[in-house]
Amino acid sequence: MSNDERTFIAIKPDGVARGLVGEIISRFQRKGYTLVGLKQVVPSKDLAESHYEEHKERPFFSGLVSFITSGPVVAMVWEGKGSIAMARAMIGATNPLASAPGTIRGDFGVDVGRNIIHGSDSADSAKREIALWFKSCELLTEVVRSSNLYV
Ligand code: 3AN
Repeated sequence: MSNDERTFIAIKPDGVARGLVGEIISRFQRKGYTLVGLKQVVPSKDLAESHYEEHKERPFFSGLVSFITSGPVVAMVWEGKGSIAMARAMIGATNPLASAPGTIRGDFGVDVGRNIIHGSDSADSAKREIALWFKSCELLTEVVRSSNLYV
């Protein structure tokens, strides 16, 4: 398993409005992941529709797009061993009421349409989402790790 696996994480407008940005960044840092990209943006409708493309036939699609474009989103790329699956585990189930306490959604959310945070669900999604939200010059190219932290 490679140490430079990258995943895309977005704190949605509800998470930003509720002041959870620091808490969420802190959780990923304490886990041992490295922040290699970070910006705050109000996503355009085009960006939101592309991001949620796989859900375009779902009944909640237009509500989802209008919610995600309603305010600032904190977009991030995190790097580290197993980051894609581990970030999903740290985020919890889609419905916050079904998310275990200790996960981000389990600790902070109650509503499926306002579930605080997004995390890529596979290596292919991570690659696609990172390229959609970030230019390559906005990401760290090389992360130098101390061998005392992990190998
Ligand atoms: P996850 O974010 O856990 O990967 P997906 O990919 O199934 O979940 O859904 C994408 C987003 O669509 C969710 N984060 C949530 O905001 C929204 N969503 C999913 N299911 C529903 C639903 N039944 N009603 C409203 N919004 C939903």
